[in-house]
Parts: sequence; C-alpha cells; structure tokens
Amino acid sequence: MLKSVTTDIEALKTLDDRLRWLSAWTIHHANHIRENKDGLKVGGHQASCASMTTIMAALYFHALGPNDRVAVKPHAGPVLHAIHYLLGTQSREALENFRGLAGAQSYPSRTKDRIPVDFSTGSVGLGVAITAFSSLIQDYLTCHGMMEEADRGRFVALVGDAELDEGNIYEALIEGTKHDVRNLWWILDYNRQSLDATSTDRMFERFDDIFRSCGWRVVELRYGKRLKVALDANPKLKAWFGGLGNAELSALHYQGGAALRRRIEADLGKSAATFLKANDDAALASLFSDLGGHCMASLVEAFDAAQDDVPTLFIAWTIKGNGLPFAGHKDNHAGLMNPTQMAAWRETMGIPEGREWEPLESVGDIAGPGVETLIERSRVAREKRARAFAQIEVPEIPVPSGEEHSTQAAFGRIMLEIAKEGGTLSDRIVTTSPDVTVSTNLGGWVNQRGLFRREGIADIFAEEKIASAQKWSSRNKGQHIELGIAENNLFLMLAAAGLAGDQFGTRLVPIGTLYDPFIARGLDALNYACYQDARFLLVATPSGITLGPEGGAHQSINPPLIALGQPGLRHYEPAFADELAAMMELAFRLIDDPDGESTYLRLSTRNIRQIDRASDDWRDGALKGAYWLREPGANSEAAIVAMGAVMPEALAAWEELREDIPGLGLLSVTSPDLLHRGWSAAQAARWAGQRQPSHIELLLARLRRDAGLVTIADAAPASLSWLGGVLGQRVAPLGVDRFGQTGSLSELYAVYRLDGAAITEAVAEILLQNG
Ligand SMILES: Cc1ncc(C[n+]2csc(CCOP(=O)(O)OP(=O)(O)O)c2C)c(N)n1
Ligand SMILES: [Mg+2]
Repeated sequence: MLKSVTTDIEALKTLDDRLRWLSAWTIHHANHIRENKDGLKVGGHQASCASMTTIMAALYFHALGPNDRVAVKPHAGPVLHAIHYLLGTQSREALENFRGLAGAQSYPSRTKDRIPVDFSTGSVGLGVAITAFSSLIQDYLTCHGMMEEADRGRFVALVGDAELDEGNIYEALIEGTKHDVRNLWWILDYNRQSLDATSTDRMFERFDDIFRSCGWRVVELRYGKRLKVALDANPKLKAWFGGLGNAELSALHYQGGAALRRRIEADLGKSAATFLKANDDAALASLFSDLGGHCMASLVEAFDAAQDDVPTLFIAWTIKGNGLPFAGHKDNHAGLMNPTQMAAWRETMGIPEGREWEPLESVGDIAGPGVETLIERSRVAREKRARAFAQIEVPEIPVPSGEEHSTQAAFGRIMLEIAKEGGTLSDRIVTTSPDVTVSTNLGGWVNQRGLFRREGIADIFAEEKIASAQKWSSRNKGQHIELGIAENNLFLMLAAAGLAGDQFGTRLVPIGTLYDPFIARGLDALNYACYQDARFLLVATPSGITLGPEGGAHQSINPPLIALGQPGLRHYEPAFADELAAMMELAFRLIDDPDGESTYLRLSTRNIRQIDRASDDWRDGALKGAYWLREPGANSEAAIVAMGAVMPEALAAWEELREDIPGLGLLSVTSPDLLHRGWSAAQAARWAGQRQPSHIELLLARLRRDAGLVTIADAAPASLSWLGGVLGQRVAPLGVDRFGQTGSLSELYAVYRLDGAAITEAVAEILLQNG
C-alpha cells in the first residue's frame, strides 16, 4: 500500500473530480443525449454519486489491497463504473449504454455487469450486511486450511446513511459480534438525506453508540482539515455549526455562501464579525463544504490508521450532491442536472465540448503523471484474479435403509452418512441454521463434524458429563455455523458461502436448514443470493399442514409458489427417501456446475412407507420434475397428480379406483418448478422453430386430450393446477388455501380435503363431467 504523500493527495483529488464528472456525465448521457425510444424515464442518481466520489477515490486509488472486496452503495454504481473506466476495465460503449440493454447496470451486478463486481447491490441494506458474512467465510476457509493466510483481505461496505434504517443490518451486526467478525470496514456516506427527505435528527449521533457497544471501532470524519482549523479557532462558531439540525444544514449547503453569512450574522452577531470579514461568500460556501467525507487528506489518514483487523465504522460526513447545483436540496435524490447546468459545469472543468468521455481530459500535464501512476498501481492491485476452483467429486449418495421414512429424517441420515464417509464433498460442506439445527435433523451431522468457532468454545455440558444427544464440540475446524434466529442472516450466510469459489478460489457446498414457512422471513435475502448466482442447498422442513399438532403458524402453504417464481433456485419436493438421495446428489453437482443453480428441498416429518421399485426408471423423471408412479393405460381418461407428503393418500385412492377406472394413472410430481420451466422453454423454442416437447407435455400426452387431472399437494393448489394448461386437460385441484390449525393428520387431511375421500370424489366428478 502506498503511503500518503502530498502529491498523492493532489492526484487523488483530481481523481475525485474525474469520478464526479464521469458518473454525472454517464447519467446525463443516458437521460439527455442517448435517443429515448419509448419515453420511459431512464434515471440515475447524480447526487448520490457526488456524495461518495471522494470516499471512493480514496478507497480504490489508495486504500484497497488486492484481496479486498467491496459492496458499493447501489445508487453509486456509476462511480464504480467510472473507476473501472479509468482503470481500463470498463468500455465507453457500456457507459454510453448505461441503463440500456447490455449496458452498464443501474446498480452493480455480479452477473450482468462486465466489470468485476464483488457483491451485487440494489436492495438497500443487504449489500452492507453480506460483507460481515463473507468475512466470516474467509475466517472459515483459513481455519480449515482451504485458503492461504496471505490471500486474506478486508471486506468493505459503502453505506448510504438511510440504509441504516434496514433492520437486517443490525441482525448482521449482532451475528457478526457473536462470531467475533473482523477485517470489516463499513464506510457510511453520512449525507443525512434519504430518498424522500432529510433524516430526522432524533437518530443523530446514535449510530456510533450502537456500533461501539457491539465492539466496533467508530471513526467519525465530521470535519475536513480546513473546516476543523477554522472551527477550532472559533469555539462559538463550532458550537453553532454543531447545533444545526440535518435539514438546516442541508438547506444552507443548498443556499450557499450568502445564506450562510446571513444565518451566522443572525445567530452569532458581532462575535462572528472578524470571521465573516475574512471570508467572502464563495469562501464560506467552500469552507462549510469541507466535511470529513469530502476531505481527501482526512480520508486517507483515517484509512491508513485503521490497518488492524478490528471491525470499523467510518462515519464520513458528506453533502448529497456535493459540488452540483442541487447540493443539499432535500429533493435531489433522483435529481438530474439539465443540459445548461451540465454545460456550465463542463466549462468550469475545462472540458471542451465533444471530449466529455476522455478519461483524463483537462487533468493537465503537471498533474497527469501523478494521476496515471495512481491509476496504474490500482489497476495492478484490482486486477481480478481468474481463479479456477477445483471441481468437487460428488459420490453416489446412498439411500438410507428402512421401510418407513420421513424425508426430513432421511435427510438427517444422509447427512450423517456423508459425515462418516469423509472425502472431498463432506469436507467442503458447510452447514448453517438459524437456531433450528436439531429440529431440522442436522444434529447427527454436527455431532460428527462439530461447530465452527474461530476460537473454540468448551462444551460445558459434555465436560460435566451431563447426558445429551447433542455433542457439539466447537473448534476452528468445525463445519456447522450456528446462527441466531434471524432467517435473513441464514440467506446472507448462504449467499456469502455460496460465493466462496469466486471470492476466495475454493468452492464450498453450503447447506442451510430452516422451517419452510420462515423462508418468507428472509425472502429478499434469498432472492439476493440467487441474483448474485451464489450456490447452496436450502432444506426447508417441516412443511405444510402435515406438521399436524404444531398448528397454523408453522404450517407453510405458499413456498412452492415462491419457488415457482424464483430464478436461480430449483424446487424439489420428494415423497420417498430414494428420491431425496437422488435430488441431493444432483443438488451437490449443480452447486459446482458453472451452469448450475441452487436447490430448495421442501421436506416433511411424516413417516411414509417406502415404495418397491422394479427398476431405476423413475430416477430420470423424478429429477426432471415428475414421473408415472403408476403408469396410465392407453388413452386413459384420468390421472391423479400428487406431490410430496400426501403420496400415501394418492396411492390408496389409486388402489381403490383402479378397478372402476381402468387406465387410471398416478403421476408423482417432484418439482412443479422444473415442469413449468421446461414447458415455457419448449414453447419459446417452438416459436423459434424447434419442436421439442417438454417433459410434462410428454407425460400428459399419455392421457386422452380430454382427460381429467386431480391434482393434490400439501401446498397452495395453484402449485399444480396450472398443469391443466399444458394440453388443455381439465383439473380438479386439491390443496391448502386456508390457514392451517392444530389437529391430527387424519383430522386435518379430512378438513382440508387432502384425504382419499377427497381424491375419490374429485376423480368421480371430473369423469362425470366427461360422461
Ligand atoms: C430495500 C429497498 N427499499 C427501497 C429502495 C429505494 N431506495 C433507493 S435509495 C433510497 C434512499 C437511500 O438513501 P441513502 O442510503 O441515505 O443514500 P444516499 O442516496 O443519500 O446516498 C431508497 C429508499 C431500495 N433501493 N431498496
Ligand atoms: Mg443519504
């Protein structure tokens, strides 16, 4: 890392100016110069960018080391693109096409942007919080000897101050503290403005207490060097400045020097006369804009002074829109400079018309070499190392023996087997759960593989020889990361662990467990994990009203519908243990496959008699989303279509009806999600001239075109009812469309019409309609 010298500070200031210009110009070009084909507002956030350019110049061109990773405040995306433009890793074409198809994305995106983006951001708060989990994963990898100490880096989040209203930040803060998180910098762009307005004063100067009490170092960068000197020399002025509310200060920044003068005169009277005389209006405006987050020397000093591994919050005071005509205005969040304002600024910057995109235009011969040296050093430091991460050998996953299983218990047995078996896969697995490790059957795995703690913790109960089924030794080689009850953190942890290959060069196989209904608690974080292409296995159990006595608050209804609409996540819902084993094996492969994805397994605590299989023919279909558990006859006029835990009812109804309805089929659906995807893809391909029917079309084509389908699942009926649209067959959908309640299985199945009687009635009715 370079040491701060005056020439570097000057060069960094020039880079700050360049970033402010290029980010604003990129947004301006997209809104005012590029042809607008549809009249839609293009947008962009010039004020949010200008608020951060000093911080980002200091960070990227001075403070960052080669292994450091950054989550950038989403609406400062154009600044990140400008940085890569200066580094030569972003093209002018992509900037000219900002917010256009295949152009630079509005908010940094790991998968859609072509520059190296460490973390996708966009949904405020999530990008901040994930850095804590990535840092924990870094500790995990080094403790396990999967990563060299020398490759360790720091995780940096560039945070908008209004992001601190997001509760997920505090959940991550608490979890991080429990795990003694380190190597973390959160740099707060403290412009005291959000989207709608200026922030309320009541939270003012409270954040430092919150972070300090969690063991963080808090560095406040309130005044720049010049402002500090002026205020230290004039205690009354300092007290006056310190007493201004957020809205007052923002308004003064917007109004400028003359307003500052009037206000100081009114508030301080004669005692400020000498100060006011020595500073004209322009000097006043410039002086009071010298806040810590706009003072390059202060930022560089603060970053240089925080080189240990203590997690640190930098509160960098800034002005939203600093240096732009709408600086400080409460409505500036989506504000755009008009062409006249841009032209005036261009003139001031000394940029000739037509040369707006030139990276170092108007930097000048004297400053040029210093700036280029900094860019070159940063280029070398930031070059993304193309890390080839080794493929993980996935062995055949054995099916647990036994005549009866619940899918949840079978999952626990399989995990235990993997733990005992050893090998690369089991060593790369890292499990995690928000306080439901035992109740999701991961306890056996943890008994074998231990809890992960960087500094091991004694198991007092074991030492005291108190009997317990859970013998969880905690050591820095353990493979289960226990989380507090915050499902959002589970998904952020899965996202961080699921990016380990790309971030650290070692693929992990993350498995997270939680209760199915509580997926909803972390939905945005789950979406965020998928959006970034993190790879993991999510095991949600128990699920549905099949949970019986636990009651409606724990009985999930709609997660299969969520999965149906979630890209990057494949839903499987097995009925039998052999299906589960096949699905887990594939899920592990998909984690390590460049074209793969994450998997969500929806499991149940219901013990189900296992099925005798004549062959392995079911397997391929089960992995594609459905197979005939009981083959339909030729030209069959009806089929039962069932998923998961209600399979025994479907089988019993099939037995009962098959004599009356010869040819009745029983289709076992293992993934409505995959069936729907395949169906949509086949349609799209047909429109492009390729005729390849989808898996579900082939399955349903075994029935008559006017056949009836009785669909049944312990889930929202819409999970399966859409199957009628595939070939136009009629559907009688059974499922759960009201909140559940406590009860025994047979009682609940009768009340919610998931039992054999309901199936029989539905089949009879659908056939009558045919008759
Ligand atoms: C979860 C979520 N909710 C709402 C938004 C819309 N939004 C984008 S930026 C923003 C305000 C951000 O203010 P701040 O974090 O202080 O950033 P600034 O622009 O002031 O730097 C809001 C509400 C969002 N992106 N994500
Ligand atoms: Mg703000």
